[in-house]
Amino acid sequence: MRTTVIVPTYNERENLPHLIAELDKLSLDVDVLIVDDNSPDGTGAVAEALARRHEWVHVLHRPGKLGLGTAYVAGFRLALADGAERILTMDADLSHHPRYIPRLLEASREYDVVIGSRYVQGGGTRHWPWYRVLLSWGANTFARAMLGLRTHDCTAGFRCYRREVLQAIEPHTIRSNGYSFLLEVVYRCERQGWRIGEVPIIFADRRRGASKISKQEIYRAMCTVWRLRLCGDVTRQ
Ligand SMILES: Nc1nc2c(ncn2[C@@H]2O[C@H](COP(=O)(O)OP(=O)(O)O)[C@@H](O)[C@H]2O)c(=O)[nH]1
Ligand SMILES: [Mg+2]
Repeated sequence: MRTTVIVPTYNERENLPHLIAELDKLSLDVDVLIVDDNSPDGTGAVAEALARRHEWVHVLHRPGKLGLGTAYVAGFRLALADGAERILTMDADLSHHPRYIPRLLEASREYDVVIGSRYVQGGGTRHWPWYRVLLSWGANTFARAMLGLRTHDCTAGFRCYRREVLQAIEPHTIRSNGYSFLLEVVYRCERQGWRIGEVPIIFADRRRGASKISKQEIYRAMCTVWRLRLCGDVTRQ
């Protein structure tokens, strides 16, 4: 089955070669699509060098930092056009370890969307400062309660979608970015009745580089929860 792994990058030149090396070691039958937003640290050139070395690595360059949500959308479009039947998303910083990919793919036989989840039995976070753990856990608990979601980790970026799901939810019509985008995708999937499975993962904090997602993002995600609660899915055209 044709599978594409989308890896959005912004200033990940130190992490990207490690990620690709780990993927290579696993010799998974997947294509990798790096979506780089013209990272000032030269991640784009590093990605190009990796693509020259491995024929399964591809790069999409965007002109500037356009945000995580639209990076996913651009990646989805290319992957779907390329005929991918499974589309995975993961961070470049090894917080989402590639060793979990086989489990996500296995679960995707049964589920339409599979989430590498910190908040199901066996999952968790390592080396995250207490305030990030609290914010993330709080945001997820709040979203679940307010929107009646069944998914435990609504803001996780480690996912596997079946092609039909991405065609049906029309992610390009989601306006929010960052964690809000991820949350809204879960909301749409649940509303449309797609089966969502969660596979436990241990999320390790990045060892190199800095997080690009500001704490502000969490508060923005809370606003998204309120908007969805009060107005429903009005962004859909
Ligand atoms: N292309 C692109 N990638 C981004 C952008 N913002 C974050 N990323 C990437 O998205 C992933 C998640 O971001 P990260 O900073 O690790 O967030 P955190 O894990 O929540 O701290 C990483 O691979 C980032 O390089 C963006 O605006 N554009
Ligand atoms: Mg990260």
